[in-house]
Amino acid sequence: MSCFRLATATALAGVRPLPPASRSGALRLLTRKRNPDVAFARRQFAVAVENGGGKKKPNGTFKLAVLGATVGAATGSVYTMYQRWTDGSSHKEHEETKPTCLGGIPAGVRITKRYVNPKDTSGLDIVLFQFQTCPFCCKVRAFLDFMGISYAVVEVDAVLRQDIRWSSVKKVPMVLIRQQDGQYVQMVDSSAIISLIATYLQDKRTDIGELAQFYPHTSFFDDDGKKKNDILNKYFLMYREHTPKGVSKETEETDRKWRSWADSHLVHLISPNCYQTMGESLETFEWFSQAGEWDVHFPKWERDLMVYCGATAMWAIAKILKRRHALTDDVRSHMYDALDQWTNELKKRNTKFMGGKQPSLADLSVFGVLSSMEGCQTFKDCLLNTSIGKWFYDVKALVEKNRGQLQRERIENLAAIA
Ligand SMILES: N[C@@H](CCC(=O)N[C@@H](CS)C(=O)NCC(=O)O)C(=O)O
Repeated sequence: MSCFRLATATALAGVRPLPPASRSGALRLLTRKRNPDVAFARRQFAVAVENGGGKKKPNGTFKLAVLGATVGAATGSVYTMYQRWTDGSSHKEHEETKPTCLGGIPAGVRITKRYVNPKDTSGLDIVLFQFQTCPFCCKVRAFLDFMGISYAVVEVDAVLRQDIRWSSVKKVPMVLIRQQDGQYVQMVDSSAIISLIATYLQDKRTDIGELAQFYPHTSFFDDDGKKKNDILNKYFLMYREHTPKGVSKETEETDRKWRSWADSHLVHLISPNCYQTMGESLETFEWFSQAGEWDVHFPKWERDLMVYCGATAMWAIAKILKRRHALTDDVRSHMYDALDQWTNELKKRNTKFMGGKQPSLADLSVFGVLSSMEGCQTFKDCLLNTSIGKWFYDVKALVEKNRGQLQRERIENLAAIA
């Protein structure tokens, strides 16, 4: 394992370059991150609270409610401060935790469907836990499909999340991948999942479980004292002694730059756009229900819960996200600008894809993120107002061409029982 090295050490968002001495084998640590966005959102919130205060004369019930709320808020704040203080003092900055290993697929996990590709020579046995239209999950699927890999899917209920109850990390996408010893390694974070599998595909001599050790969890405190979690090396592929032919330092850096851009910029424009109004939010969730076949995989009450609670919650959250990412009311224009940035770069390079003649991990990541809103009004507007369509449908055609055959596991099981 020690003969692996990081592809190239370049500073990217959230990633610090390796000191020269540690380029071989050693893994890097994340730096403490500044998060001016959080501070900005907090300031905005504070201003909103200040401006909203008491225009009417308070009556008795109102006074009691204010007193109750104040006592509640004060107790909550003291408790939170206490927790932070105890957590902060026990936390080792840059502490690393290796990926979790499980003896098997946890009992009760319900496989929803599989993509089976007879041409898949990877030998990988992958279970993907996902929300069908989560941009990070779409990214992982775009990659797996383009690579022609077979995998099983567990469609997680976005509200109740029963199928990931066993996991300490409650986010999707996450994958369980079978190691040579029959155990399953759990990998979280879309970019880390893609880097891990891409590393394995370019050299299958090392067990996937061993490769996963290069992507440990780490935690650190941002400048607001807030604990953050991340995965080390998530934009890096691990090579043995030699970088593969056709991969230059420049291609690696370009790939990392745009993969990171997809995660740190593009993805943050989706929610403020797709949940901009309650109407658009409901429309988006109806499309999610259709794309994720929620009416097939979940009972009606659960589907309706996801659609109506989800649409309402995301409509409210979108406003916070809009402020956090300092977007103006014309949220569409930010999306158009981002897509122009991508297509202008393609034009400058004069290549079909960012990867040249074939999509790179950056192409697949940006495509994946955008495909998550393909059925939404935002995407339709993007097709009309930017030139993203040609590139998007070129990538889509290749992803669909290489994708395995869909087998609807849960439905077929139900049919067999009937
Ligand atoms: N950085 C992660 C982000 C994953 C993420 O935020 N997933 C969302 C769904 S789109 C989620 O699971 N949210 C649930 C939560 O935060 O509790 C990745 O790239 O996979």
